[in-house]
Amino acid sequence: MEQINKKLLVLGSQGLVGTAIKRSEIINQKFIVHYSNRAEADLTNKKEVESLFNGVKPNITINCAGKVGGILANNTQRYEFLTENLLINLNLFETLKKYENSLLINLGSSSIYPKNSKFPLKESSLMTGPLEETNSAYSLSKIVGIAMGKAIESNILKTINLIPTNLYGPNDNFDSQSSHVVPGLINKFYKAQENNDAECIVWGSGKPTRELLFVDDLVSALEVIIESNPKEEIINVGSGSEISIKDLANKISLIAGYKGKVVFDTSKPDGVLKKTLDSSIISSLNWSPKVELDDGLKRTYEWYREINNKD
Ligand code: GFB
Repeated sequence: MEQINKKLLVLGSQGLVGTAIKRSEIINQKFIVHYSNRAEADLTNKKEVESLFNGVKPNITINCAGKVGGILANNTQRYEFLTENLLINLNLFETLKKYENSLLINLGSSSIYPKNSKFPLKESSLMTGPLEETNSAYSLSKIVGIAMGKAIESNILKTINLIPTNLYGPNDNFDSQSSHVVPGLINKFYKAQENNDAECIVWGSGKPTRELLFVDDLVSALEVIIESNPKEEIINVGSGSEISIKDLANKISLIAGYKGKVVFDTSKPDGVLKKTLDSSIISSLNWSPKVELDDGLKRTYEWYREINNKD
């Protein structure tokens, strides 16, 4: 990557993806990077968004901010997931369309694709059918964000929507109720092992599969996209391999050294049974994931164990 000396703004700098971007030597050496979090600018507040952009004047914005969460939070806080993300989109695009020649890389979610699409999920399947119910409110807010980007002329703002598969890694939300499956299970098995619990509860039937990607591999996809500036507006990023929730739970149980019984709570939703992405566009740009699932899970577990031991 040549010396660019452009200004790059990262929104959502304290989350899973934002903190992983801080680890990227390529991005931090080649750009003047401004990391912004909620304490600096509340993105649901238009004035705060405008003043952030007026101060930083970024050439490139990476938006990893937003209200995100696992299957239960998506299903039970539907209004909050929909409106908070819509408000962020609106404030962001209203502000960005005042600048010329800017690039926005907007992080999306694989839940934007219809539940009955063919696998692997292609970018072109967007808006071809009904969404999965548990996260349709959140997904709609993400789809509106894509539509807003498309509606602005590209000489003013070019938007690339990066659609990651289920991400995991350090600095994620590990709360047992609101988190995604990997941090949720890491937290549960860690505590079950510490407390010598006879049972550890895993939500759903264990049958759904998920394609998991270690967050640093998403950052390397971001590096490739910034470098190659592709013409595509929507780009999937997946690891190419999937695992059932049952096998995932067993792996995490093993890493935690848990000796009790793994019990499935079928009163909790399964969500979609599968959601593997077609990642041929990003692969054609010479990107491939580097972190194997076993290694990524161990690194994430170790990170979580260390922060718990600090308390
Ligand atoms: O990761 P997750 O919450 O979200 O759940 P989705 C994936 C699967 O893991 C579901 C099961 O079948 C859950 O029932 N699961 C088992 C658990 N134990 C647990 C647990 O302790 N915690 C959690 N969270 N799940 C989300 C969407 O869908 O994926 C979001 O709701 C977003 O909108 C995100 O798109 C990437 O993969 O089902």
